[in-house]
Amino acid sequence: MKRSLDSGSNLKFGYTTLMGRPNVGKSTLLNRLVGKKISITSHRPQTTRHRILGIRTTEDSQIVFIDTPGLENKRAKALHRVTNRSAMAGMENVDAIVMLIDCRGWQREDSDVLQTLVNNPVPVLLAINKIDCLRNKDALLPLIDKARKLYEFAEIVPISAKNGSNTDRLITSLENNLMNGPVGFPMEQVTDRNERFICTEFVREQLFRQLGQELPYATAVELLEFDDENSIIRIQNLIWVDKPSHKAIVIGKQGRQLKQIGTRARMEMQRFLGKKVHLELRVKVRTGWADNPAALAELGYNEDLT
Ligand SMILES: Nc1nc2c(ncn2[C@@H]2O[C@H](COP(=O)(O)OP(=O)(O)O)[C@@H](O)[C@H]2O)c(=O)[nH]1
Ligand SMILES: [Mg+2]
Repeated sequence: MKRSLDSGSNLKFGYTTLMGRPNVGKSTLLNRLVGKKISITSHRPQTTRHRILGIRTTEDSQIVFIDTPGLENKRAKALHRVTNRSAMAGMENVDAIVMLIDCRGWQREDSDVLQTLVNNPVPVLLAINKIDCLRNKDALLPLIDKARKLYEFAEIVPISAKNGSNTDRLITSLENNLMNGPVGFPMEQVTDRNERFICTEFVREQLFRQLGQELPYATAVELLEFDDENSIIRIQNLIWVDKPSHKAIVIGKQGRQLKQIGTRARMEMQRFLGKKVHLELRVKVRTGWADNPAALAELGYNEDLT
């Protein structure tokens, strides 16, 4: 039976922030929990640049997860100031926090994250992620022990965001820390971001997955066209790069690199939209865009500041 919004007060409802150093699997967990890929992921730190909500609604609860860019203090560029503020904003007015760590060990950056949570009044659950990488689960015991000594976590749950194991236990633990509704969003809504935003992110995801070294950090993606009037959705994106030499790399020999970025991004878009997509990508040079607040605002980075 499909519940309507007004019976929502029987459900648990609340906001939860996903916290953790870059690369621990916050966005992967978000996608797993909402059951749809809405937040881009890669093996590189700082893939997530915008705050995004993932909404999970079941018979028992509606939980809104906030995926944040990781806190970054090494680089002082305007872009990083913006993403940092976005990460901090994710901690205000939430009902619970899920902090993620990697099961292969506690790191100094995990302590930095923990530092930002000290004296915070809401319950913090610790998710020890990537347990699919462990051959011997006994290896978790010393880590759990250490975590218990460092902070009074409301719960410690080993999980794999990648294959979903034990994520139901994480949800149950969260529900135990939430109050009854009313819920805040329609039952079928999975995110606060629109299709245009998410499709543009799929292009950025491929830049992070396919380009080497520092290059992805010096790129930005703008949406030029999103035409869904017909059975095939026409999408046109512009990739901004910092230097002419970067443009050559993004395009690649005989355009091969750009073609592969486009093919993979288009596949993700089609999966997300459930429709055929015609994607066109262009590359343009704009020197110093990541240092320029006006350019950042044009590329949508101002939204996260409110
Ligand atoms: N083996 C394994 N890899 C994972 C798991 N969760 C995330 N990853 C990988 O870790 C990398 C970083 O994940 P991402 O979600 O982008 O991390 P974020 O920076 O915290 O958002 C990606 O390559 C993911 O595929 C997991 O449970 N197991
Ligand atoms: Mg992320």
